[in-house]
Amino acid sequence: VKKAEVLKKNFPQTTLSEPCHAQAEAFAPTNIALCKYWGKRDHELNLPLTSSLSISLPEKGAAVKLIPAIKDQIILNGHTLTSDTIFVRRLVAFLDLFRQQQKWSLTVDITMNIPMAAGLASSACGFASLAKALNNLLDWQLTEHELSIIARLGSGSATRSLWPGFVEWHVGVRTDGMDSYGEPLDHAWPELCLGLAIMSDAIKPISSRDAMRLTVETSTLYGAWPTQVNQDLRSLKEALHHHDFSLLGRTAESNALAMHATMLSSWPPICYALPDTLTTMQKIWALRQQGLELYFTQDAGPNLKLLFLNQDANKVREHFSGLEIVKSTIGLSSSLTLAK
Ligand code: 2P0
Repeated sequence: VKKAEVLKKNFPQTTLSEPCHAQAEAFAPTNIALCKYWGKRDHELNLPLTSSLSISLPEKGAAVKLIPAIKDQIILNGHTLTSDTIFVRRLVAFLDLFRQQQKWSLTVDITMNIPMAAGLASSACGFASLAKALNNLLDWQLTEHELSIIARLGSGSATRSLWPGFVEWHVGVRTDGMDSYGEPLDHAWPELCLGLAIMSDAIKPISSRDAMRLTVETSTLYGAWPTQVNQDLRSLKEALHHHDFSLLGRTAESNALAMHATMLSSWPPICYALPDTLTTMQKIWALRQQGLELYFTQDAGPNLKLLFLNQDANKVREHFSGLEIVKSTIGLSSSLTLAK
């Protein structure tokens, strides 16, 4: 109800439009938070309790093609999904927001080159690409800031997936969320690399949506989280400004560990780590003691994302066979074309 009201009041064109092209396409990158979003002040509008800051992976994400059809059909990586999956239900609920008055249906053909539901932000790039493609198909003519607000109605982390590079999601104070959107930070850091250490692509035991809620409601440590986030956001911005990789790495790692500590202190406890996750953390800590500038971050899954500089990429490769390395940041202006 609240979502429909926000749309009607602030983006009236989105509730009145019908497909006006034969098809539309869009790409959105997935993003990895260096300072995490964990906890909501509004569960329907996906309004966060704190700001967050992420980096988009230029070549990893979701490409979506929308084609008007007689009835809805959702295709993911070439396979038609049945309507009982949570992903399809959330996607159709999102489409329904825009066709309360007009009735139209779509074939939604999504191609993702990341493992689904393994803490690699598939919902972030999924809803961001869908918002962009709908904007094209229905001719809404909305800006990326506005599409960031609309993507948030599908999934919180999608707010940050409208841009390449570093993005801050502003917490906002308004109850309608009109000041809670992403903003690209104009910092390029081409030497920064991310390594995807995949332990498992199994479906997670608890969704991040449910885990977040349980943490806020039961964790004895959650009270300390907003203070940590504010400090970490300041440190990350300083690190970006001065290209201080040690500061960036230790802030991101400590932020992720603090988020997981709030989960461990929830009841029932939430633990996304697998034995391999802890072994890999210990290996990273040992390598760091030996002088290698290597850090990690972890999202709502067992996989770790390694952070290091290009000059150390060969050394990191030697220690982690099969590691997929993504050169994460390309300059803001050059990468804008990639995101189209
Ligand atoms: C993040 N995560 O900042 C954090 C860190 C996972 C761990 O945002 O309920 O799928 O759709 O708003 O965005 C994952 O949560 O949750 C997430 P909803 P979402 O990337």
